[in-house]
Amino acid sequence: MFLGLDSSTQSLTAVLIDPVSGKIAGQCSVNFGTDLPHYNAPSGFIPGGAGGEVHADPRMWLDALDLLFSRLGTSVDLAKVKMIAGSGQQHGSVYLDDTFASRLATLDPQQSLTTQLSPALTRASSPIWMDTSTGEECAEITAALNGPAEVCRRSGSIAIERFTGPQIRRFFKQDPAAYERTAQIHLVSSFMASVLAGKPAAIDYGDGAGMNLLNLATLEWDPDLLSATAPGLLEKLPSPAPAGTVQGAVSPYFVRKHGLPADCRVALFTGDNPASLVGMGATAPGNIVISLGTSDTFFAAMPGPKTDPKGFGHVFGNPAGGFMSLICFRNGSLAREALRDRLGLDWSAFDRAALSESRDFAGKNLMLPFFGPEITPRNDFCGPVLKGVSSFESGAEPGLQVRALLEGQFLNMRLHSEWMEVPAERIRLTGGASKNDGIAQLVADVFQAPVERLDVSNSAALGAALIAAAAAGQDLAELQKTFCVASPGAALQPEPSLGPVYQESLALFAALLRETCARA
Ligand code: XUL
Repeated sequence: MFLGLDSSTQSLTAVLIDPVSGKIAGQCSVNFGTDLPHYNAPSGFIPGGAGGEVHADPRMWLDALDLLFSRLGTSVDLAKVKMIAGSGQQHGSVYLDDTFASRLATLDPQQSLTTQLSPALTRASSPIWMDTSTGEECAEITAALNGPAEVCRRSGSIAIERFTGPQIRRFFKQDPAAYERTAQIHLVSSFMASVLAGKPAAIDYGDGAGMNLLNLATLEWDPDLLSATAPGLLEKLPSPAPAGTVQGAVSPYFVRKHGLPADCRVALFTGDNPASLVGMGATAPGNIVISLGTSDTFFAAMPGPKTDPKGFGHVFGNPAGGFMSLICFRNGSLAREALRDRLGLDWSAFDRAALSESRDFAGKNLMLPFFGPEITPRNDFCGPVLKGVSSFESGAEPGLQVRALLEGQFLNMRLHSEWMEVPAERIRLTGGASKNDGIAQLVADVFQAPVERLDVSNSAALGAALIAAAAAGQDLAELQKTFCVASPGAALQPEPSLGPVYQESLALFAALLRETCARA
């Protein structure tokens, strides 16, 4: 059996797969807020950070690992696990001194991971992906490379506040002595893999590309980005390596304490989005994943490391080889909920309004779907704007507004993913709002591609389990055929007559965006 772990913002989840039966053999989760309440992080991060700072306590992740294995061991036979892989929330970083490696090598099962490893931390808390405190550092790195285009060309993204390089630079500036004492800087993914393998692990290309430090052409740390970030950084970074590289045997700590077999091995961990690409069965170009969550994300496999000339999209390594794009839209459910509340609807009324009650309005109105600051395109606040046969002011009917919002969200996605030049042959939709048929049909219509929904509840942990099985020699594409199957009856076809309608809307939407929002 093969185990996948996903260390996400709010929880640590395990999915165990049995490729022989083709079934998920076990699942288990530790919620940081409810299971480890003494860390006072109800949503997985330390509340109340100043100046955009969002940090989490890495000791909480270690406690979660011990707790997860204790729980998992009560429902599954851990002695059958042959390989473990995992994923971590992207961009988060952990800072450790030169005792980390020896502490990992001599872990005592009588004591907790936290007791033994926390003395090695040189930074008490870890900045995570929600952190926006590094605007100044992004500007400095960008200036050192002569502009955003060069940072993007090399690393796959312009310098972004949440990315690890700018976060490392901020730490170096704020506490140079602690930075000096730091011997190793890990991502959440490589930190967790190190603990499991009992020795420092490499950083995979998928997660490593979320640092503004990896050169996508050479797949090595980029010397100019390193020196623009902080002195002596190369010595502190684990080396980059392909996803699924086997790190070695599991640490004896987990064998003695949690009953894993001594011949169980640990493969490199990756980022949660690259792992989700695997778990959604979308590692081949042509498959697009749209995840409708608090923020919406759009990700897809790409044959080469093409970058977004406007700098909104990111390029990461695809665990199956090659590259993937990731584009985040902050106004996802945030905007859908804001409009739903404004109109006083519940979700089923919102769903009907999206589809059956508003068909006649298709493409007749345009909405800039920004109910708060947006990152794609970047603007502090320029909407929402409704233009067309009716307006907010003239009391546009609910169906019209709901359809215009969703059309705006998906046109914005279509517009800002055109740079990839990968036609959407099939869209795999996930996240809370994907269950809503009206919303899902609109995705199919705006993109003019069939939409499928899978029975996967944690696509990152499942993806990690599939990566583990592939690292042990199983065929990833075959595994995906077994485990990443579209729910029968939940597929939706696009309405062909709406193809030309939304083609025209796309141009009108782009023009409205240019007129209304600066920097769009
Ligand atoms: C991606 C990003 C988030 C985190 C969430 O760039 O910041 O999707 O990976 O865990």
